[in-house]
Amino acid sequence: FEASIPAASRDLWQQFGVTEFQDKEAFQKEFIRHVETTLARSMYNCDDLAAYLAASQAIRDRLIVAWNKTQQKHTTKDQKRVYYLSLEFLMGRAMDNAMLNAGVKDITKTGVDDLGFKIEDLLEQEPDAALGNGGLGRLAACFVDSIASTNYPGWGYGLRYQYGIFKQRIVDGYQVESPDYWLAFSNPWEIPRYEIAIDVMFYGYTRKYTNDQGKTVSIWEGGEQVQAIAYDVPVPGYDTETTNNLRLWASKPTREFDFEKFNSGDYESSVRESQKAETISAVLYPNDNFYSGKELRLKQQYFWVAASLNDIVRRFKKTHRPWSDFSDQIAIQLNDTHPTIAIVELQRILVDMEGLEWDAAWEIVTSTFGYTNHTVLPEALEKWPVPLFGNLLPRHLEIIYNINLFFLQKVEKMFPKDRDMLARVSIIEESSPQQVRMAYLAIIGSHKVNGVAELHSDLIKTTIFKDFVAIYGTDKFMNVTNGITPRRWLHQANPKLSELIASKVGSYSFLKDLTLLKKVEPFAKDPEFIEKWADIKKFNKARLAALIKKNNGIDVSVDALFDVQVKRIHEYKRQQMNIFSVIHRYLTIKAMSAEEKKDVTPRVCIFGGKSAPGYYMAKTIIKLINSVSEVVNKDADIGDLLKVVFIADYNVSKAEIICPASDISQHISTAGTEASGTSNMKFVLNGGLILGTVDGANIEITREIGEENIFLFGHLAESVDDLRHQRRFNDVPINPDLQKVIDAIEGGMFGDKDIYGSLIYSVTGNRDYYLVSDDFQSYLDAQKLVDKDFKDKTTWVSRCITAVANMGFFSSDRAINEYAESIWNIEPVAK
Ligand code: HBZ
Repeated sequence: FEASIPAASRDLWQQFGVTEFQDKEAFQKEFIRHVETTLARSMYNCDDLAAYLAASQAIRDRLIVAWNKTQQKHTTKDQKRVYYLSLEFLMGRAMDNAMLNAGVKDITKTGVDDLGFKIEDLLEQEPDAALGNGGLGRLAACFVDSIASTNYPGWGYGLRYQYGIFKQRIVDGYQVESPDYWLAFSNPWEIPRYEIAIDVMFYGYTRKYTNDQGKTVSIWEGGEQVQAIAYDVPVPGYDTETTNNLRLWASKPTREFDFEKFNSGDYESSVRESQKAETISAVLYPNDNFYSGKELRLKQQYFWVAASLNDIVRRFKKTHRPWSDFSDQIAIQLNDTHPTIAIVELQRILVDMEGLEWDAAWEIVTSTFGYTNHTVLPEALEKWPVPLFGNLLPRHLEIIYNINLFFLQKVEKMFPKDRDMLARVSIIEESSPQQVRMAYLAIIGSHKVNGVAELHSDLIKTTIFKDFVAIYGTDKFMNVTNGITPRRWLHQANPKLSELIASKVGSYSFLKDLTLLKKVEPFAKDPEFIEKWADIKKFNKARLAALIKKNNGIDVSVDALFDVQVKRIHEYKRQQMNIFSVIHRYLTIKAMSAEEKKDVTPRVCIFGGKSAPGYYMAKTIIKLINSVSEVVNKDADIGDLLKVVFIADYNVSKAEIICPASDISQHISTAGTEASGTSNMKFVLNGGLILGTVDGANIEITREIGEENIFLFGHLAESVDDLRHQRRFNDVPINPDLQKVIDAIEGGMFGDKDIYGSLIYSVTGNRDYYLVSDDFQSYLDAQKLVDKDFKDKTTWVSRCITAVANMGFFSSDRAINEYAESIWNIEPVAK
């Protein structure tokens, strides 16, 4: 380093070097210093927000010390690293996690307590870092936590959106969106690195010329430039000094913006132009599992990928290794197809900028990348119109054509008789306009492709990527079942349960090795343990009941069965089937005599989740849930037997309260549509049972916890095509119980029936694409069984304990170890 401290002064540096606070008093000193200097406040002017900011500054300083040590160590050891490229990191709040992972929770808690604050109130001040839509973004957040906790050298790369996922309010039963300006009070958890500024280019043209060696080469020129500024978020591992980095890029105008206009006196428009640069990283696209081909989205993707690769390559070049070492030093994981352009960008850097031969470069590229697929839904697969793509990234399009040409030549040799094959697997879809199929490019440019649960990984091999299995063989395709971090999703969300488990395991070691949960299995039959377990569930239900009271004004009884479905609203996730069954329950109870009612298991049906702003059907489902809630909750015939609640603005922080409070959670996607699901894991880990379909990770959860501890129903994935075909071409009657529900809606029981016309048609027309009618009977039967089984409290709790004891497999630490060993080929850094 050119700018390092002279050798003679280093002793001095060491003497005054920053250290981490070790006790309460040292924390308090830091806290007060931050209130008075960083915030320029005083003891007469320090509210909860200021106290939160000061406490997080103190903790952040601590993380930075550990971050520096880790980065220095990783640089010295110079082992292979992984870079996890994800357009979404749904981190939630940082403070509680930072305290836990750094092991300073008690110090901080008592420290702020002495000063007259409650730690819980301070934690509440922090806005969620909601830089993601749902499962995919939250998975990335769990993964960076696990990479640090298992001491792997790995960084996340993402975008620093100024607006996270929108805030949801419910007005007159409808979803209303408002912007999530989460940076309003500054963000103590990021370190701006204004010196790390990378120029990124768009548009322009390519020019061919003959170089010194007489070779024709193509270069990319002209165009528009913006700058990427790095913001680093320290990611502390649990119970280890390892603190990794999550580098998020923000877009800024380049320093030399449009001087010509500036000088010609058109000052305003020149400033306006330069401001446009900042919109690139301004807002997260709010679609989950849906592709919409907006140019700004492609700009975001390339901006983030170009900055990240430039950074990665720059770091590699500092080691002066030959290019052939690249993939021995670097693994890059593509979280879905969003960063697929990285494959092309690396090829461009190696060939156009570094002068490597095409084949040598391509070998490096393919051995560097791995691609994770998260969906088989056709409407979610990214395809960019060729004209749009070629206009924004002209050189990249040329490179894609070359990649495709070499690939198709190989395929043609392998399958000389199958003429259709070439059209089927071509990266360019021959539609009008032509489209770039990003998933195909991701497969061709990676050495491993994985799905996120067993069924899903099998399905991609037999459906959407079938031809590629024929071309590459099965070894390229594998499964890594998702996982969740037990730090946030057990210990932070459910401290009491974690403590009870620790009392039997002997320590909190299960937070590092979740398979140790197995040690509580024998206590599933211990009456004393069962009682303590049940008390904790009740406590957690009371906490959720308080939230419901506060947000919805609805009183719910903690003795009722809490039935929860929280996730993004999507037809394939079938919240419509859930609310139809709630209506069925309502109609059934209403028709009962007083005597019959005595047998009813009281239930609170809890919904939550956001709809993409432009997804009409999902918005209609939200409206129906709220309308049913209105009618049912005030019906005196029903009382506490049934309550319906829609919790607005479901997010990570609310999930931390909701997951520990369920008796039953629903994961009821049409078989074959939910790649994995991860909230299913969160709910079971917190001592709730699942009502679910034979889909995604539900299948592996069943295998681990035992089929007697889960309520499965519905048709299997293998029958789905047939059933759809039947409905489309034959006259299949609709399920009679479902018909009663529809009659009630159409009779106006839940307000203006016209609102629900298209929703009803989607299950009664000759389509019912998601098989709501076909699965309805078996769904109702499973619900009945739930009602019956919940009456036997002791057996119920015992089943929950057994389930938790067998959830060890679903730690994201396990998932990360699998990626590390079978895809990234990286080792943990030794102490
Ligand atoms: O990824 C989810 C899957 O639906 C879920 O089954 C799985 O458990 C989870 C983690 O593997 N997929 C998403 O959450 N996808 C998105 O949010 C998404 C966002 C933007 C897109 C496409 C998908 O353009």
